[in-house]
Amino acid sequence: MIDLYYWPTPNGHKITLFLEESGLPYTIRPINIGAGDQFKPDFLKISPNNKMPAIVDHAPAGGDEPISVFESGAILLYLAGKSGQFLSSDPRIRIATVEWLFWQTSGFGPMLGQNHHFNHYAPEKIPYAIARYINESRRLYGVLNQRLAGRDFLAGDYSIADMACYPWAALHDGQNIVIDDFPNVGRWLKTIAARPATQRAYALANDINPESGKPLSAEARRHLFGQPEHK
Ligand SMILES: N[C@@H](CCC(=O)N[C@@H](CS)C(=O)NCC(=O)O)C(=O)O
Repeated sequence: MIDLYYWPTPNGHKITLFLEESGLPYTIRPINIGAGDQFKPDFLKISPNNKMPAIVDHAPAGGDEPISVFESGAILLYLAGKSGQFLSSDPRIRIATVEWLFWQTSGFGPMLGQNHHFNHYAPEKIPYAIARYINESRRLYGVLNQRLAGRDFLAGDYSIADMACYPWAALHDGQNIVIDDFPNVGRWLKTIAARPATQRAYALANDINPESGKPLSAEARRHLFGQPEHK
């Protein structure tokens, strides 16, 4: 059994997308990042960067001690390895999948995260920062759009690379991205949204956080944007 430390955000959705597709049994352990659960000592032992998602696999291959994994990209690779699903064994497709997974975790996710921050959460509207991250977001959507030209998915069949990118691109409206400017991305989003596992994964969001999608409370802002350094 896998424990998934989760809150319904784009990085959290990546892992429920995988788990719902794969059929691996799992239990959600909610980490309410707006209430500060990510700073609890027991969670920090699993995820020292105070961020979810994280997992603990209580039945790893070969038995023995449970394995914990933090960072969504590492979790997707771990789960693909454990289940033998969503990461091709063909060497060309496999490395392309890993390339696009790393592209998401090092660029697409962080840049869109800054886009959200300066557009929606920053207490002052800073035109330079807003323009900087919208421009960079548009550049990245252009890269994704080109990659998806003539392809159903990022690398071969539906894979962990698509699962990593989808939850961020699904929020394009809030990133000031007009999806019609990126038609291959729009088509790919619709294909993934129609998958029954995607619908199950997203249905969990409201069960776990009925406030999902609503403006952040003052308490949540304090926890998320006023963090002291770790001692
Ligand atoms: N690079 C990390 C990013 C995870 C991340 O940013 N998680 C956010 C929610 S989407 C979080 O837990 N934030 C809590 C905090 O910053 O204290 C990953 O891909 O797993």
